[in-house]
Amino acid sequence: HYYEGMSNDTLWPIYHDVIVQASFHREWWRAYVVVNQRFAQAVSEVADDGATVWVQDYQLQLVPAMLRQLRPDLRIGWFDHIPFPPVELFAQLPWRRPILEGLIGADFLGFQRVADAQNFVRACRQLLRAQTRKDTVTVHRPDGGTHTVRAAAIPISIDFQGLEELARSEAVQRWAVELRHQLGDPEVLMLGVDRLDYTKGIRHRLKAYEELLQDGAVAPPQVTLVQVATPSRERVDSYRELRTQIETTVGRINGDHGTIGSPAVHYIHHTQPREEMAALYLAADVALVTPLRDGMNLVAKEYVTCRWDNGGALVLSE
Ligand code: GDG
Repeated sequence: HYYEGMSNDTLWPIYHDVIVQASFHREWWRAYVVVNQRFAQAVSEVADDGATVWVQDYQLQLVPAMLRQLRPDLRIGWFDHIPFPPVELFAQLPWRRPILEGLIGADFLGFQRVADAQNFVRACRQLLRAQTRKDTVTVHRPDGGTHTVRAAAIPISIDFQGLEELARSEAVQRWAVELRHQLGDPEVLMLGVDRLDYTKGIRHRLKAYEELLQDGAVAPPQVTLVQVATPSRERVDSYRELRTQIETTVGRINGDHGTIGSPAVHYIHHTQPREEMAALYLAADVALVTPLRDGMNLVAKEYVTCRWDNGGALVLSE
C-alpha cells in the first residue's frame, strides 16, 4: 500500500504529468502516513542535538513536519528526485494539503529544476493560502510564531570522477571493443538504458526506430540498438502492461527487420554490473535518452562522462 500503491501508483503518475492514470485509495494514504511516521520516529531517536537531517524523495513527504514536531532542534532538508507537478495536476490529489504541510515542516526543500521549486511555492499559495515571497513560503505555527521554508533548485549530478576513471580503465576499454565485436561490428551502435518505466519514453523510442527501419534509413547489422530496460515495480499493473507492450514491440521489430545472428534490437531485462554499463556507454555511438517527463536523468550524464574521448552523440528529448 505504501510503496507500490501510494508512492508509485498515486504520487508517481501525478508528479509525471499523468502519463498513466493515478489510483486513489484511502488505505494507501493511511499506510503512507504510518510509514512516514515510522521514519520520522526512527530518525528522531538517532539524530544528534541540533543535527542536520536530509530526507530523500517523494516517498517521504510527510517526514519533515512529523520530525519537526518530534525534534524542533533539528535542521531539516528534503530533496525531490522527480518533477514537482504544476498546481493544476497536484490539486487532483485528495491529500494535497497534508502533503504540502508535511513538506513545509522542512527548513529547505531541494528540487531538480527552478520550475519544480516554483510549482511547489505556487501550490502553497493557491492551496494553503500561505504567504510566499520569491523562493520562500511562510506559515503560522500553533504557538503564534512563524516558520519559513526555502524551495530552490539544486539539481543532482553523478560521481563523474569515479565513473570516468572506470571508463578509462583498460578492462572497460577492452570490454567495449569486445562488445562491439559481439554485436557484429556495427557502423552505428545505439543504446538506451532505463528503468522499465512509462516516463522514460521507451515505447516511443522503439516506435521511432521501427519507422527508420521501415523507411530503410537504417538496417542491421550496420545499425543496431541495445536497449537495457531494468526491471522495476513489477507488481504495479501499469508497469506490467508496459513491459508486455515493450516486449511485443521488440519481438515485432526483430521479426520484421532482424536476420539470423543480427537482431535489430538487443533487449536486456535484467540489471547489468556497473563495469558492463560503463563498457556499453563507451561502446555506444549514440545514446538515446528520450523521457516524456523526468526529474533529471542520470543516464545522460553517465554517457557524457564515459565518452571521455568526446566521441559519440547524445540524443536527448526536450
Ligand atoms: C530518479 C528520477 C533522477 C539502470 N540500469 C542499470 C543501472 N541503471 C542506473 C543508471 C542510472 C540510474 O540507474 C537511473 O537513473 P535515472 O536518472 O535515469 O532515473 P530514475 O531511476 O528514474 O531516478 C530521475 C534520479 O532519480 C536522480 O535524482 O535523475 O529523474 O526518476 O544511474 O546507470 N545501473 C546498473 N545496471 C543496470 O542495469 N549498474
